[in-house]
Amino acid sequence: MTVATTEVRVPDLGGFKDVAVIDVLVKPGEAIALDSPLVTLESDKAAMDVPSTVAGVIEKIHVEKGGKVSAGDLVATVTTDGAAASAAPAAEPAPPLKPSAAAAAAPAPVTTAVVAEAPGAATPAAAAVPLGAAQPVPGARTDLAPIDEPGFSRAHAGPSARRFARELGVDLARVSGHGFKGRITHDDIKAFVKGALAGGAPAAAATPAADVAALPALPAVNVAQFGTVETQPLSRIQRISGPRLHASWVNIPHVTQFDEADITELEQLRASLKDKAQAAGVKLTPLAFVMRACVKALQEFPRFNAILDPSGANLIVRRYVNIGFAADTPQGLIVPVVRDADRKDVYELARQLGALSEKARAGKLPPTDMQGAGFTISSLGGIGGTAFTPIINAPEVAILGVSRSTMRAVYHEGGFVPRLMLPLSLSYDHRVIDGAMAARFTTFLAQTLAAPRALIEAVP
Ligand code: CAO
Repeated sequence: MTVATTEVRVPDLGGFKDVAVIDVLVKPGEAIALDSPLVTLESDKAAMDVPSTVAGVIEKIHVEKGGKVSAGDLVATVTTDGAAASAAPAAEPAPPLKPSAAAAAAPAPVTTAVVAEAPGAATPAAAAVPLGAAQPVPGARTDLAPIDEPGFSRAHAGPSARRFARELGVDLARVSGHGFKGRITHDDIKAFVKGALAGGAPAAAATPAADVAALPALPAVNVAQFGTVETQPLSRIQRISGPRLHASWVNIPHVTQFDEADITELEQLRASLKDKAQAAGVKLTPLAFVMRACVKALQEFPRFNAILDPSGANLIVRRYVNIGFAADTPQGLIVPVVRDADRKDVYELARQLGALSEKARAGKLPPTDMQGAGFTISSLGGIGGTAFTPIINAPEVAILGVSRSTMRAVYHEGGFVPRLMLPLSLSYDHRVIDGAMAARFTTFLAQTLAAPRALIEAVP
């Protein structure tokens, strides 16, 4: 047997650089299989494992816990037999990252950083409870001092604790660490916040922000006093997406515009094309047509593909069209992104929808496939319902909810006729989009879906 050494390097990280190594999962001398996770990285958006590109024995680990890596950095050298080495030569780049169970999935944060969890970290939900529970008075003030950035950077704390502190607006420079060698832990931050709520922390300067009342606290109720209960932990994705959804909900003034599209012809057209598409390996679902119609609507109303800049004074309008879609997976809600959707015809959109949802459900969607959306579609049409109010996937400014189509009696040219009607629910950021524009957008969308021939044309 010939023996060779193969290098495993950090794959494409979707543009992230200097990503923290939060865990090293293997040791020199350890036998590993192809795809065995070697180290866990944690960026602002996700925790992810770097898998081995070969089977073999770990010769040397070239990174350490607490270090930083970027795409292309050497992670490990692995001794393989000759066959394995030739299957994956040293220079071959690793495949895209496989997100770990902590992979961030759902909408990006609005103004707050998200707590990407490290093992043992307090959950965002758990962290949120003490904030309210410690202060039973509705309208409680947090009165945390503004963050002193140089002091914050110097504080002895890991990436997860730093993000947790940012999430809560805690200045780490003021927190005493009780972890290993005085390191600041999540518990230290929680204790600091509790102290602040009880009036023990230094009060903030009298800035307008500090004068804003906190959200009224929800009373904690011990439901076990009324009967038998069972505690079921949220999935990691739910724990990550929860605060993001909450941040979007409380920061963005949402309005939802309802409408419906007559998709009778669209369904006939889809039925006539379905088998041919199936033979080519494409499942032509209504969502692909809705996405194609959304591309046209975004081209007609580019404001729906914009982002409000942090000053709130400008709109930054994207000249590209990337569309996210909510996918229901066993791990929770994930939003894969179809990039350059304006350059894809309905078949290619359908193909991408199928491939991305399959990867999402298998937990194999790399971070790059969850980034860069300018608009999102959340379709519950395959499940049911008549309408809903989707939460905007911040920093986007609108999201389209699609519910189940039903055959209805519609009054048309002097009589009632059966028509297949598709409910649309468009939630939009009222700071950016006014009601008239939202109504024009959904009207355009409904008209586009009602005349489906144009949706199957080749994309110019
Ligand atoms: N009305 C009626 N039927 C519909 C429909 C609609 N609006 N949309 C889809 N269907 C049908 C499809 O045609 C398909 O039927 P057939 O198998 O007979 O052809 C069936 O419902 C299932 O479709 P699907 O779910 O496989 O495919 P899709 O392209 O419609 O959706 C995806 C893909 C990933 C969006 C979907 O599977 C999913 O995960 N939906 C849930 C999204 C979600 O959780 N949103 C809420 C997020 S919180 O805001």
